[in-house]
Amino acid sequence: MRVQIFEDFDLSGDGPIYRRLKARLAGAIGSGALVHGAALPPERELAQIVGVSRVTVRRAIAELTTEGLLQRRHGAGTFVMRPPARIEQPLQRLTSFTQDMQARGLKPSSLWLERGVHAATAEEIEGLKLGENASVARLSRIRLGDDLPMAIEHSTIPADILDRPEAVESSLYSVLAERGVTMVRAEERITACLLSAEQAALLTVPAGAPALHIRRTGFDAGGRPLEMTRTYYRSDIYDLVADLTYAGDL
Ligand code: 16G
Repeated sequence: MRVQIFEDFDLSGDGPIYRRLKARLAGAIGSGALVHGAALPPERELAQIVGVSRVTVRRAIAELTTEGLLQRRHGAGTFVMRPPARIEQPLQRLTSFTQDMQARGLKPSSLWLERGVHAATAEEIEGLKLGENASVARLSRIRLGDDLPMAIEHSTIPADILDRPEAVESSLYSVLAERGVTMVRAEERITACLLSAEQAALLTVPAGAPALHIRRTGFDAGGRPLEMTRTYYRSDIYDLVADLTYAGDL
């Protein structure tokens, strides 16, 4: 990172110095002078460059981290998190997260939270039309585009369709397709929600931030449910876009 950016910070003005430093850092992130993924200099170094105390730097960084503009990675340092331009997600096409990211030129990846086979709950039995003692594969992951967390996703798939969830490394739909399983239709229910502190931390947004919650049930050609997935999309990034046709009855 070019140190010059920080040397040029003008910290004159009113109010506490940490707030002025915070505003300059936020401004540099907003203008693109500090790009997404860039590492800030270590606290001590940054304090020296801008001519303030380490306590001041720490406080400015802590607030920007809470607000989601910076991210602290244990042992690695502090990184700039700059949301990309908003993502428009069409509602009429049955696509996977991997396809959605690739179509936008973003690199899809996942951070795994859970991957295993479990006894199905009553809700899973009902939603996936399973027998009483059925097992299901559960996949929980943070979905990222160009290393920026976009969504948290919890998927349940009948275990007779996916017996080894570890087989899913990147795309669930690719693994299903390799097994000759094709999803041809899906139902979605979209609701608004507020993220818990834990969910917000995973998505690097402030606790209590709003999100779009989508529940998808996907079916094969015979109408058998293949997946039940809950996805929490960051609403500061995602727009869900529908294409409507005049019904001719106005
Ligand atoms: C999307 C789907 C989700 C599906 C996942 C598969 C929505 C709301 N959800 O996130 O149901 O499980 O894609 O993605 O679109 P993958 O093949 O990249 O794992």
